[in-house]
Amino acid sequence: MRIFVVLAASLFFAQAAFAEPVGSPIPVGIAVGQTTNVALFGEEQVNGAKVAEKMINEKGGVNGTPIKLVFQDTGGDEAGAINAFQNLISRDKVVAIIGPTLSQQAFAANPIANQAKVPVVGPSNTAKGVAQIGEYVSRISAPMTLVAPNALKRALAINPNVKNVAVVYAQDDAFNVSETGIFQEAIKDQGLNIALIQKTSVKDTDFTTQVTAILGANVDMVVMSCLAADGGNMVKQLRQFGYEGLIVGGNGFNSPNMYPVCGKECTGVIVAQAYSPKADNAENNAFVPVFKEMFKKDPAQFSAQAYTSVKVVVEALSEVEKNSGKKVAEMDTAELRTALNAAIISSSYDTPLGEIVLDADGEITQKTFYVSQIKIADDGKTGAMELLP
Ligand code: LEU
Repeated sequence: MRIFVVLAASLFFAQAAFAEPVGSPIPVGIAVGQTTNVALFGEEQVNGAKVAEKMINEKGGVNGTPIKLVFQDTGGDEAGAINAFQNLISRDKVVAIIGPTLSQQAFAANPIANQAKVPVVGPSNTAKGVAQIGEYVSRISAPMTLVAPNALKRALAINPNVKNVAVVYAQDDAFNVSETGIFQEAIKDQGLNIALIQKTSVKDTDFTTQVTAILGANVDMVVMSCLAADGGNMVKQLRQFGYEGLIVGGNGFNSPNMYPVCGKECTGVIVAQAYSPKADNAENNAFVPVFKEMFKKDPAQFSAQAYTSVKVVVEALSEVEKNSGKKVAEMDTAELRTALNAAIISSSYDTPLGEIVLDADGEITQKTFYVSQIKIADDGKTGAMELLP
């Protein structure tokens, strides 16, 4: 009888433990740009990751063990990313790193994690070749290959008479250099003429030279590959100098944090997206209300992608426990990191982005993309990305 009571009690506590995680939390590194001009994106990424941590731990973490996100600011450059990665790897002993924000940073910092055999999940890196940096590198951010042509097609649906196009890109940023290549190819495939190409820097704030050249070329569309701060300022200056044609932006424009930078001049800008808060799938329907409750706004793409990255790591940790028959907490850090990487790649995941598949290279395949048009509210600071049909 006594044995029965003890058994029943321990079963009860085992159940309770599942709902309320116990044990030392599993450290997962988040290395994104929380300062500099990149903070416009980093803030969204931190928010998305925090929602994931809360939701996952409320559901029992990894089979009863909670996770703990360890944040390390990378700033906006390569040195900052390298430093953050080194701290997370050696000091904090994280099981995996989610980051960095920019591909430009990924090409510098990811080889360090790869060498140390620490899995890296890229939450927003869209340049060609990021997933291929090494065995331990994967990403959940789809490159622009599929997305860019979509954005152009929607732009042409708005104005079918477009013929001459100006292309702008930030020449000191790996992702923007990669993205403009894809845009330029898509422009030619649509039978349009690239009338001129203008180079900028992600550090620029004054675009008089480029805007003057564009106005002189009499184009009907400007296709821009920039980050949010520089891009937002350039859109503003293009409109203030009198450009009236279409503007198509790339992945760097996909942030509501750009709205206050360019104000009402952002209205009408067309942006390709890998996520919509309106997506109707079970994962997104669970994610959006919790995000809204925490941050009083809809999640942006970079928030949803950061959430997805944490979810991918946690599902893979569960997989490691299932395959090894061991609790993650009992595994040696190096053994765990290797097993975790193997579980992350070659798997599919249900996420707010829809179903995604990571191949053996860590490259993502995603099915659903969106194209939206920015609409700024009367306050000139807030706005929305309105889905184009
Ligand atoms: N997609 C960009 C990159 O790969 C980053 C994003 C936050 C604009 O660098």
